[in-house]
Amino acid sequence: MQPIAESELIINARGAIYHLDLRPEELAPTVITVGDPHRVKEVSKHFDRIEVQREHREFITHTGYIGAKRLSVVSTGIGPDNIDIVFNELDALVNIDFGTRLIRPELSSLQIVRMGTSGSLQAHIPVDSFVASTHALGLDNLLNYYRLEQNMEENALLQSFNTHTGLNTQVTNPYISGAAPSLLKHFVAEFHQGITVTCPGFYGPQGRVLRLGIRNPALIDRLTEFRYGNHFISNFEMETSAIYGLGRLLGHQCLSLSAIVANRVARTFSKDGNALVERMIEHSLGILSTLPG
Ligand code: R1P
Ligand code: URA
Repeated sequence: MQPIAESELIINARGAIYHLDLRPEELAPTVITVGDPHRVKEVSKHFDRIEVQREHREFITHTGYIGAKRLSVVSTGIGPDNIDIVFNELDALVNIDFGTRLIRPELSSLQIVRMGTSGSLQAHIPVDSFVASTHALGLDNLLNYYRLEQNMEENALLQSFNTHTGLNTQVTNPYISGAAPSLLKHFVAEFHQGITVTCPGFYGPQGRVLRLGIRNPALIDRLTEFRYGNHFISNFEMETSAIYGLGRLLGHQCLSLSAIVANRVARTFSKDGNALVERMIEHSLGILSTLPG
């Protein structure tokens, strides 16, 4: 095996990975990702103690403990392109030896949980509720740059989705991946479950019209009414397909949790999104801190 070149695996003078500015020992085996850098302290204020605080660009990391459980919380910023950076760098921190620049013979699997905001696509999932994503369906294209293999059921679901929405002939090549069952099973009470659709934008790609016309005005209706067996689309956001797709390829256990701030069917928005996110963080940390890993 050849060492990975300096241009591909970029390590700074502190011995830390390029964008996250983290050294391997500064990352915990359980990682919470949040889009908003200001949300990092809203998570770490629940830690019993914080031992590492790093910041570079939009990537803020706090690592600490709740009881005996070591956790890191990392801000990703918005969108799948940022997830490409964060996930490749998180994986490098645990699975590449920075000294030799070689992939470790024994690979480690991180537990990674997104805590983000989202828009509901169903009338029965109101603002101020929570969603745990069983699957993520990507309209963003990131995983089309990797070799994500779809299984037979995934291919059948995608075919049905493409026939129903026509998005594959208009804008993208949709892909799908699932949550880690070992994490999802703990987020049933208090959480709606469904397929999350991940978009490469907040406005046009999520069917929002301000001043610009959009190519697919029926997008919301098509997504809301889509059914495949018992599966339906619960919500829209901007990271989960990249998290589930890269997590699957890299061998990490991933789950995406969303606080519903908008309902696109009822056309409503939460009156207090911060309090809602705070409730989701507190509740989810209570569950996570009891899990092994
Ligand atoms: C858009 O407002 C952002 O909010 C959602 C979307 O995925 C996107 O990142 O998540 P966060 O609240 O975690 O940023
Ligand atoms: N985040 C999104 O991406 N969409 C919404 O509607 C709300 C939050």
